[in-house]
Amino acid sequence: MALLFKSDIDRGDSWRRVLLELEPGLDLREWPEIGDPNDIEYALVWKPPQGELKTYPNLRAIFSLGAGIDHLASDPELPKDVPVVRMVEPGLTAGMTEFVIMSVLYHHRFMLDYAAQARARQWREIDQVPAWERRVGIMGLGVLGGDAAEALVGLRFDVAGWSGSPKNLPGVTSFHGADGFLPFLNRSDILVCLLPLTPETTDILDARAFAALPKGAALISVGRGPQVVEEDLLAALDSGHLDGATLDVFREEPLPADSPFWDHPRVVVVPHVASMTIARGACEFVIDNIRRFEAGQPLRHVVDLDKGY
Ligand code: NDP
Ligand code: OXD
Repeated sequence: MALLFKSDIDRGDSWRRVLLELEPGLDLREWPEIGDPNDIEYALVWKPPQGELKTYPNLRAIFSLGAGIDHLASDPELPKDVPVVRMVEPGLTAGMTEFVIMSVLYHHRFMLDYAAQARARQWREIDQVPAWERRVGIMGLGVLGGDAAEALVGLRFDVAGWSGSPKNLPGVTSFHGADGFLPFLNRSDILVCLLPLTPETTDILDARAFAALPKGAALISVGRGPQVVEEDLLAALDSGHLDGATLDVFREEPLPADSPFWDHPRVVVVPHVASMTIARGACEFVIDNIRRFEAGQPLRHVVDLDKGY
């Protein structure tokens, strides 16, 4: 069996080494040098060209290199009968939790203000708020959101989450569905978006959602760019209703040079690096899954393409 590998940055060497260490007999084909398309049974890919995956007639499973599968679901020619598996690996989860904790603490401890004060050589103390009086809201309580929520509870924040179905995570207030959305926003001083991109979550953070947040709230956007209506976010920041934002994902990536977010005084911009798939954990996950599948067991973490995640 041959495994097609395609990533968007030069990860080839480290991934090849780990894949072959785990499965020495693996027939690894690195896109675009794929040889005979009939040989390809598995694909481990990030942003393949649209229509590409339908050209492998013997494809048995598609593995996403990342947690998000929107880069696959957006392909109108994605083979319908081939299971799509999202990435779940400990390095990706730990990296996201680190990023969320760092960003929550940054806003919680007024670092945007202190950075501005330092530029102005101003020595001024801002009253500290205890973590248990800071309400953090996490949109998406799946693998990543659930782990981040647990870590924030450990730091004594007042944590709530919003998801499709109700959750029972220790110390986390659960809101769900359309009815839970506004009450959840109403109590989120720091809002973290960790939703997958689907038709339902596209544009979900718009003027109405920002207006429902308490005055002075902050946004940490680490799901996908099209979830945020960027003009509405700018308006909410410029009016002072929102105090600040940390933005890792954008509607257009790389963020265009003329984007007002780059030099907005209340915005931290990072280039879609909140978390990255780590080769070893990812390759172990993929090889283990293929072995299970070949042994007749179900694949782990197959997505529901009708739901889009
Ligand atoms: P999961 O599938 O484990 O979790 C998704 C969560 O979102 C679930 O709790 C689900 O609810 C909830 N959800 C989905 N749709 C809706 C909706 N319409 N309304 C309410 N809740 C909804 O995904 P992961 O946690 O593994 O990953 C989440 C996303 O994070 C990825 O899809 C990707 O876009 C992003 N990501 C970003 C990275 C970065 O570097 N910026 C890195 C990695 C991932 P329920 O539990 O009820 O199904
Ligand atoms: C992912 C990402 O989905 O890095 O894993 O965005």
